[in-house]
Amino acid sequence: MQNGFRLTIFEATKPTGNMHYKYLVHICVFALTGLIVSCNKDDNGNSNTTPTTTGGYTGSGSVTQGVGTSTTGNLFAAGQRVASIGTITSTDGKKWTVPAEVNFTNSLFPMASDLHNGYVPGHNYSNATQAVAGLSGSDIVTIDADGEVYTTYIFADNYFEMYVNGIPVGKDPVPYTDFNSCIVRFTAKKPFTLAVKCVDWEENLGIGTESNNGNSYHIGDGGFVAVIKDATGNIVVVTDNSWKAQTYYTSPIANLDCVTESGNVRSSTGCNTSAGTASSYGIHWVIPDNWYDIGYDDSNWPAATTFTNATVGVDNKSSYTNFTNIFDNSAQDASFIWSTNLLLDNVVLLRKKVE
Ligand SMILES: [Ca+2]
Ligand SMILES: [Ca+2]
Ligand SMILES: [Ca+2]
Ligand SMILES: [Ca+2]
Repeated sequence: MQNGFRLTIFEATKPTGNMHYKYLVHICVFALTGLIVSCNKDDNGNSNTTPTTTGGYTGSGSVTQGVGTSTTGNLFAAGQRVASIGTITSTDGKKWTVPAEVNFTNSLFPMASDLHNGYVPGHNYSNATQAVAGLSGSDIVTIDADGEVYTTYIFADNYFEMYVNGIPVGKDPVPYTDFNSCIVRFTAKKPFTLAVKCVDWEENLGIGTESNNGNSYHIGDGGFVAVIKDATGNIVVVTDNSWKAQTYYTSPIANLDCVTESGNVRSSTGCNTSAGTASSYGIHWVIPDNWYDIGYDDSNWPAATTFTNATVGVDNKSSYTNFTNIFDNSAQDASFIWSTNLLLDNVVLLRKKVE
Protein backbone atom coordinates (compact mmCIF):
# COMPACT_ATOMS: atom_id res chain seq x y z
CA MET A 1 0.00 0.00 0.00
CA GLN A 2 1.42 3.37 -0.95
CA ASN A 3 0.79 6.79 0.52
CA GLY A 4 -0.80 5.44 3.67
CA PHE A 5 -0.55 3.17 6.63
CA ARG A 6 -2.53 0.38 8.20
CA LEU A 7 -4.03 0.33 11.67
CA THR A 8 -5.69 -2.50 13.48
CA ILE A 9 -8.34 -0.42 15.15
CA PHE A 10 -10.08 -2.84 17.49
CA GLU A 11 -10.77 -6.43 18.24
CA ALA A 12 -14.46 -7.19 18.27
CA THR A 13 -16.30 -10.07 19.84
CA LYS A 14 -19.15 -11.40 17.76
CA PRO A 15 -21.84 -13.47 19.46
CA THR A 16 -22.45 -16.76 17.67
CA GLY A 17 -25.17 -18.60 19.51
CA ASN A 18 -23.64 -20.34 22.51
CA MET A 19 -20.12 -19.15 21.82
CA HIS A 20 -18.12 -16.12 20.87
CA TYR A 21 -15.97 -15.84 17.82
CA LYS A 22 -13.22 -13.28 17.95
CA TYR A 23 -12.15 -11.53 14.84
CA LEU A 24 -10.00 -8.61 13.89
CA VAL A 25 -11.24 -5.60 12.02
CA HIS A 26 -8.55 -4.00 9.92
CA ILE A 27 -8.88 -0.50 8.59
CA CYS A 28 -6.64 1.16 6.05
CA VAL A 29 -6.11 4.89 6.40
CA PHE A 30 -4.85 6.72 3.37
CA ALA A 31 -2.85 9.74 4.47
CA LEU A 32 -3.04 11.65 1.20
CA THR A 33 -6.62 11.02 0.19
CA GLY A 34 -8.19 11.04 3.63
CA LEU A 35 -10.34 8.08 2.58
CA ILE A 36 -11.04 5.33 5.07
CA VAL A 37 -11.88 2.03 3.46
CA SER A 38 -12.17 -1.49 4.76
CA CYS A 39 -9.06 -3.40 3.82
CA ASN A 40 -8.73 -7.05 2.85
CA LYS A 41 -6.02 -8.67 4.92
CA ASP A 42 -5.39 -12.28 5.81
CA ASP A 43 -3.91 -13.84 8.96
CA ASN A 44 -0.45 -13.67 7.46
CA GLY A 45 -0.71 -9.90 7.13
CA ASN A 46 -1.11 -9.97 3.36
CA SER A 47 -3.37 -7.47 1.65
CA ASN A 48 -4.70 -7.13 -1.87
CA THR A 49 -2.50 -5.56 -4.48
CA THR A 50 -3.01 -4.10 -7.89
CA PRO A 51 -2.25 -6.37 -10.87
CA THR A 52 1.42 -7.03 -11.46
CA THR A 53 3.35 -9.21 -13.89
CA THR A 54 5.49 -12.09 -12.65
CA GLY A 55 7.13 -14.48 -15.09
CA GLY A 56 4.32 -14.28 -17.62
CA TYR A 57 1.46 -14.08 -15.14
CA THR A 58 -0.37 -10.77 -14.96
CA GLY A 59 -2.94 -10.42 -12.22
CA SER A 60 -3.75 -9.51 -8.63
CA GLY A 61 -2.49 -12.80 -7.16
CA SER A 62 0.95 -13.57 -5.76
CA VAL A 63 3.24 -16.20 -7.29
CA THR A 64 5.00 -18.97 -5.36
CA GLN A 65 7.30 -21.67 -6.69
CA GLY A 66 8.15 -25.07 -5.25
CA VAL A 67 7.24 -26.74 -1.98
CA GLY A 68 6.27 -24.97 1.25
CA THR A 69 7.59 -25.55 4.77
CA SER A 70 5.46 -27.68 7.06
CA THR A 71 4.41 -25.96 10.29
CA THR A 72 1.85 -28.51 11.49
CA GLY A 73 2.83 -32.10 10.78
CA ASN A 74 -0.63 -33.62 10.70
CA LEU A 75 -4.00 -32.16 11.72
CA PHE A 76 -5.64 -35.58 11.82
CA ALA A 77 -3.29 -38.38 12.83
CA ALA A 78 -5.81 -41.16 12.16
CA GLY A 79 -6.26 -40.06 8.55
CA GLN A 80 -5.29 -42.06 5.50
CA ARG A 81 -3.25 -39.24 3.97
CA VAL A 82 -1.22 -36.78 6.09
CA ALA A 83 -3.14 -33.50 6.51
CA SER A 84 -0.24 -31.12 6.94
CA ILE A 85 -0.27 -27.32 7.08
CA GLY A 86 2.64 -25.15 6.02
CA THR A 87 3.78 -21.78 4.80
CA ILE A 88 5.31 -20.56 1.58
CA THR A 89 6.63 -17.14 0.53
CA SER A 90 5.69 -15.58 -2.80
CA THR A 91 7.99 -13.66 -5.13
CA ASP A 92 6.58 -10.40 -3.75
CA GLY A 93 7.70 -11.34 -0.23
CA LYS A 94 4.29 -12.30 1.18
CA LYS A 95 3.79 -15.36 3.37
CA TRP A 96 0.93 -17.76 2.64
CA THR A 97 -0.56 -20.69 4.54
CA VAL A 98 -0.87 -23.85 2.44
CA PRO A 99 -3.07 -25.48 1.52
CA ALA A 100 -5.25 -22.94 3.41
CA GLU A 101 -5.85 -21.09 6.66
CA VAL A 102 -8.37 -23.26 8.47
CA ASN A 103 -10.19 -23.38 11.80
CA PHE A 104 -9.66 -27.12 12.29
CA THR A 105 -7.93 -26.66 15.67
CA ASN A 106 -10.14 -23.71 16.68
CA SER A 107 -12.47 -25.07 19.38
CA LEU A 108 -14.79 -22.09 18.88
CA PHE A 109 -15.65 -23.27 15.36
CA PRO A 110 -18.15 -26.13 15.73
CA MET A 111 -17.39 -29.54 14.25
CA ALA A 112 -19.95 -30.83 11.78
CA SER A 113 -21.82 -34.02 12.70
CA ASP A 114 -21.24 -37.29 10.87
CA LEU A 115 -23.36 -38.52 8.01
CA HIS A 116 -20.67 -41.12 7.35
CA ASN A 117 -17.28 -41.22 9.09
CA GLY A 118 -15.18 -44.38 9.22
CA TYR A 119 -12.96 -42.92 11.96
CA VAL A 120 -15.76 -42.83 14.56
CA PRO A 121 -17.11 -46.19 15.74
CA GLY A 122 -20.76 -46.60 14.77
CA HIS A 123 -20.76 -43.63 12.39
CA ASN A 124 -20.62 -45.65 9.15
CA TYR A 125 -24.31 -44.90 8.70
CA SER A 126 -26.08 -46.66 5.87
CA ASN A 127 -28.75 -44.00 5.47
CA ALA A 128 -29.45 -40.41 6.53
CA THR A 129 -32.34 -41.31 8.85
CA GLN A 130 -29.97 -43.39 10.99
CA ALA A 131 -27.38 -40.61 11.04
CA VAL A 132 -29.87 -37.90 12.09
CA ALA A 133 -31.34 -40.23 14.74
CA GLY A 134 -27.87 -40.39 16.28
CA LEU A 135 -27.80 -36.66 16.97
CA SER A 136 -28.60 -35.28 20.44
CA GLY A 137 -29.81 -31.82 19.45
CA SER A 138 -26.80 -30.09 20.99
CA ASP A 139 -25.37 -29.95 17.47
CA ILE A 140 -27.96 -27.37 16.34
CA VAL A 141 -26.40 -23.92 15.96
CA THR A 142 -28.72 -20.99 16.66
CA ILE A 143 -28.78 -18.31 13.98
CA ASP A 144 -32.31 -17.05 14.72
CA ALA A 145 -33.75 -18.32 18.00
CA ASP A 146 -37.29 -18.20 16.56
CA GLY A 147 -36.28 -19.79 13.26
CA GLU A 148 -36.89 -23.34 12.07
CA VAL A 149 -34.38 -26.16 12.12
CA TYR A 150 -32.60 -26.72 8.81
CA THR A 151 -30.55 -29.85 8.14
CA THR A 152 -27.61 -29.72 5.72
CA TYR A 153 -26.11 -32.84 4.12
CA ILE A 154 -22.59 -32.36 2.77
CA PHE A 155 -19.94 -34.32 0.90
CA ALA A 156 -16.71 -32.39 0.33
CA ASP A 157 -13.47 -33.29 -1.44
CA ASN A 158 -11.63 -32.76 0.83
CA TYR A 159 -12.49 -30.17 3.53
CA PHE A 160 -15.05 -27.44 4.22
CA GLU A 161 -15.95 -24.77 6.76
CA MET A 162 -19.50 -23.44 6.60
CA TYR A 163 -21.13 -20.23 7.87
CA VAL A 164 -24.76 -19.09 7.98
CA ASN A 165 -25.23 -15.32 8.17
CA GLY A 166 -21.56 -15.01 9.09
CA ILE A 167 -21.82 -17.44 12.01
CA PRO A 168 -19.71 -20.63 11.95
CA VAL A 169 -22.03 -23.66 11.80
CA GLY A 170 -19.73 -26.56 10.98
CA LYS A 171 -16.28 -27.72 9.85
CA ASP A 172 -15.31 -31.03 8.30
CA PRO A 173 -13.98 -33.49 10.94
CA VAL A 174 -11.71 -35.24 8.37
CA PRO A 175 -9.50 -32.67 6.63
CA TYR A 176 -7.99 -34.89 3.93
CA THR A 177 -8.79 -38.60 3.50
CA ASP A 178 -10.46 -41.05 3.83
CA PHE A 179 -13.65 -39.55 2.39
CA ASN A 180 -16.42 -38.74 4.87
CA SER A 181 -19.74 -36.90 4.72
CA CYS A 182 -21.43 -34.54 7.17
CA ILE A 183 -24.59 -33.13 8.69
CA VAL A 184 -24.86 -29.49 9.79
CA ARG A 185 -28.02 -28.32 11.55
CA PHE A 186 -29.01 -24.76 12.43
CA THR A 187 -32.09 -22.70 13.31
CA ALA A 188 -32.69 -19.78 10.99
CA LYS A 189 -35.30 -17.65 9.27
CA LYS A 190 -35.26 -16.99 5.56
CA PRO A 191 -33.58 -15.29 3.91
CA PHE A 192 -30.21 -16.54 5.10
CA THR A 193 -26.77 -16.48 3.51
CA LEU A 194 -24.53 -19.52 3.19
CA ALA A 195 -20.76 -19.18 2.89
CA VAL A 196 -18.41 -22.14 2.56
CA LYS A 197 -14.63 -22.36 2.43
CA CYS A 198 -13.62 -25.44 0.41
CA VAL A 199 -10.12 -26.91 0.40
CA ASP A 200 -8.79 -29.56 -1.95
CA TRP A 201 -6.01 -30.77 0.37
CA GLU A 202 -2.47 -31.62 -0.81
CA GLU A 203 0.42 -33.86 0.30
CA ASN A 204 3.09 -31.72 -1.35
CA LEU A 205 2.48 -28.38 0.35
CA GLY A 206 2.21 -25.43 -2.00
CA ILE A 207 2.15 -27.40 -5.24
CA GLY A 208 -1.32 -28.97 -5.09
CA THR A 209 -0.19 -32.54 -5.59
CA GLU A 210 -0.33 -35.94 -3.92
CA SER A 211 1.01 -39.45 -4.47
CA ASN A 212 -1.23 -41.57 -6.67
CA ASN A 213 -0.54 -44.75 -8.63
CA GLY A 214 3.21 -44.26 -8.49
CA ASN A 215 3.09 -40.59 -9.48
CA SER A 216 4.42 -38.41 -6.63
CA TYR A 217 2.99 -35.27 -8.21
CA HIS A 218 -0.51 -36.37 -9.14
CA ILE A 219 -2.95 -33.45 -9.33
CA GLY A 220 -5.82 -34.04 -6.90
CA ASP A 221 -9.32 -32.70 -7.50
CA GLY A 222 -11.92 -30.93 -5.37
CA GLY A 223 -15.73 -30.85 -5.30
CA PHE A 224 -18.54 -29.86 -2.93
CA VAL A 225 -22.14 -31.00 -2.85
CA ALA A 226 -24.84 -30.00 -0.34
CA VAL A 227 -28.56 -30.37 0.23
CA ILE A 228 -30.51 -28.40 2.85
CA LYS A 229 -33.90 -29.62 4.06
CA ASP A 230 -36.39 -27.75 6.23
CA ALA A 231 -38.05 -29.08 9.39
CA THR A 232 -40.68 -30.92 7.35
CA GLY A 233 -38.08 -32.62 5.15
CA ASN A 234 -38.60 -30.51 2.03
CA ILE A 235 -35.48 -29.56 0.08
CA VAL A 236 -34.91 -25.80 0.30
CA VAL A 237 -31.59 -25.51 -1.52
CA VAL A 238 -29.14 -27.70 -3.42
CA THR A 239 -25.71 -26.90 -4.81
CA ASP A 240 -26.00 -25.73 -8.43
CA ASN A 241 -24.79 -22.94 -10.70
CA SER A 242 -26.87 -20.34 -8.84
CA TRP A 243 -24.13 -20.38 -6.17
CA LYS A 244 -21.14 -18.05 -6.43
CA ALA A 245 -17.59 -19.46 -6.46
CA GLN A 246 -14.28 -17.63 -6.22
CA THR A 247 -10.76 -19.08 -6.40
CA TYR A 248 -8.04 -18.10 -3.88
CA TYR A 249 -5.27 -20.66 -4.50
CA THR A 250 -4.36 -22.36 -7.76
CA SER A 251 -1.59 -24.95 -8.18
CA PRO A 252 0.32 -26.69 -9.72
CA ILE A 253 0.97 -24.28 -12.58
CA ALA A 254 3.65 -25.25 -15.11
CA ASN A 255 3.69 -22.04 -17.16
CA LEU A 256 2.59 -18.83 -15.51
CA ASP A 257 1.13 -17.34 -18.69
CA CYS A 258 -1.65 -19.96 -18.73
CA VAL A 259 -3.50 -18.21 -15.88
CA THR A 260 -5.68 -15.33 -17.00
CA GLU A 261 -7.47 -12.71 -14.95
CA SER A 262 -10.27 -10.46 -16.12
CA GLY A 263 -12.09 -8.51 -13.43
CA ASN A 264 -13.04 -11.09 -10.80
CA VAL A 265 -12.63 -14.04 -13.19
CA ARG A 266 -9.47 -15.98 -12.27
CA SER A 267 -9.10 -18.68 -14.87
CA SER A 268 -6.66 -21.57 -15.05
CA THR A 269 -8.68 -23.46 -17.65
CA GLY A 270 -5.88 -22.99 -20.20
CA CYS A 271 -3.32 -24.70 -17.96
CA ASN A 272 -1.86 -28.19 -18.25
CA THR A 273 -3.42 -30.64 -15.76
CA SER A 274 -1.40 -33.80 -16.46
CA ALA A 275 0.93 -33.63 -13.41
CA GLY A 276 2.96 -31.25 -11.25
CA THR A 277 6.66 -31.14 -10.43
CA ALA A 278 8.70 -30.16 -7.37
CA SER A 279 9.17 -26.72 -8.94
CA SER A 280 5.58 -26.03 -9.99
CA TYR A 281 4.13 -22.58 -9.39
CA GLY A 282 1.17 -21.56 -7.26
CA ILE A 283 -0.99 -18.42 -7.36
CA HIS A 284 -2.49 -17.03 -4.14
CA TRP A 285 -5.07 -14.31 -3.63
CA VAL A 286 -5.88 -12.62 -0.29
CA ILE A 287 -9.14 -13.81 1.24
CA PRO A 288 -11.21 -10.81 2.43
CA ASP A 289 -11.77 -10.71 6.21
CA ASN A 290 -15.53 -10.44 5.84
CA TRP A 291 -16.04 -12.86 2.93
CA TYR A 292 -18.55 -14.95 4.93
CA ASP A 293 -20.70 -12.08 6.22
CA ILE A 294 -24.25 -11.41 5.02
CA GLY A 295 -23.27 -8.04 3.64
CA TYR A 296 -20.20 -9.14 1.67
CA ASP A 297 -20.68 -8.14 -1.97
CA ASP A 298 -20.28 -11.28 -4.10
CA SER A 299 -22.18 -9.82 -7.06
CA ASN A 300 -19.05 -9.85 -9.21
CA TRP A 301 -17.96 -13.35 -8.25
CA PRO A 302 -18.26 -15.94 -11.00
CA ALA A 303 -21.09 -18.46 -10.91
CA ALA A 304 -20.15 -21.88 -9.58
CA THR A 305 -19.38 -24.54 -12.18
CA THR A 306 -21.19 -27.88 -11.87
CA PHE A 307 -19.50 -31.27 -12.21
CA THR A 308 -20.88 -34.80 -12.51
CA ASN A 309 -20.46 -37.51 -9.88
CA ALA A 310 -18.27 -39.39 -12.37
CA THR A 311 -15.93 -36.42 -12.85
CA VAL A 312 -15.50 -35.97 -9.10
CA GLY A 313 -15.21 -39.75 -8.73
CA VAL A 314 -17.58 -40.64 -5.89
CA ASP A 315 -19.16 -43.79 -7.30
CA ASN A 316 -16.91 -46.03 -5.16
CA LYS A 317 -17.22 -44.01 -1.93
CA SER A 318 -19.82 -45.25 0.56
CA SER A 319 -19.76 -41.84 2.29
CA TYR A 320 -21.49 -40.68 -0.90
CA THR A 321 -23.25 -43.73 -2.39
CA ASN A 322 -25.13 -44.55 0.85
CA PHE A 323 -26.90 -41.20 0.50
CA THR A 324 -27.76 -40.90 -3.18
CA ASN A 325 -31.43 -40.50 -2.18
CA ILE A 326 -30.28 -37.15 -0.70
CA PHE A 327 -27.57 -36.02 -3.11
CA ASP A 328 -29.12 -37.40 -6.32
CA ASN A 329 -32.79 -36.69 -5.63
CA SER A 330 -34.66 -37.21 -8.90
CA ALA A 331 -36.81 -34.10 -8.46
CA GLN A 332 -34.10 -31.78 -7.10
CA ASP A 333 -30.68 -33.16 -7.91
CA ALA A 334 -27.73 -31.53 -6.12
CA SER A 335 -24.70 -31.03 -8.38
CA PHE A 336 -21.08 -31.00 -7.34
CA ILE A 337 -19.84 -27.43 -7.61
CA TRP A 338 -16.45 -25.71 -7.66
CA SER A 339 -14.72 -22.94 -9.56
CA THR A 340 -14.08 -23.51 -13.27
CA ASN A 341 -11.05 -25.73 -12.56
CA LEU A 342 -11.78 -28.78 -10.39
CA LEU A 343 -8.14 -29.88 -10.55
CA LEU A 344 -5.98 -26.78 -10.16
CA ASP A 345 -8.10 -24.53 -7.95
CA ASN A 346 -7.49 -25.76 -4.41
CA VAL A 347 -9.09 -23.09 -2.20
CA VAL A 348 -12.53 -22.02 -3.39
CA LEU A 349 -15.05 -19.87 -1.51
CA LEU A 350 -18.74 -20.44 -2.16
CA ARG A 351 -21.70 -18.20 -1.35
CA LYS A 352 -25.45 -18.53 -1.76
CA LYS A 353 -28.39 -16.50 -0.46
CA VAL A 354 -31.40 -18.68 0.35
CA GLU A 355 -34.59 -16.70 -0.19
CA1 LIG B 1 -13.44 -34.46 4.56
CA1 LIG C 1 -8.95 -33.88 -3.31
CA1 LIG D 1 -26.38 -35.21 -7.53
CA1 LIG E 1 -6.20 -29.79 -6.78
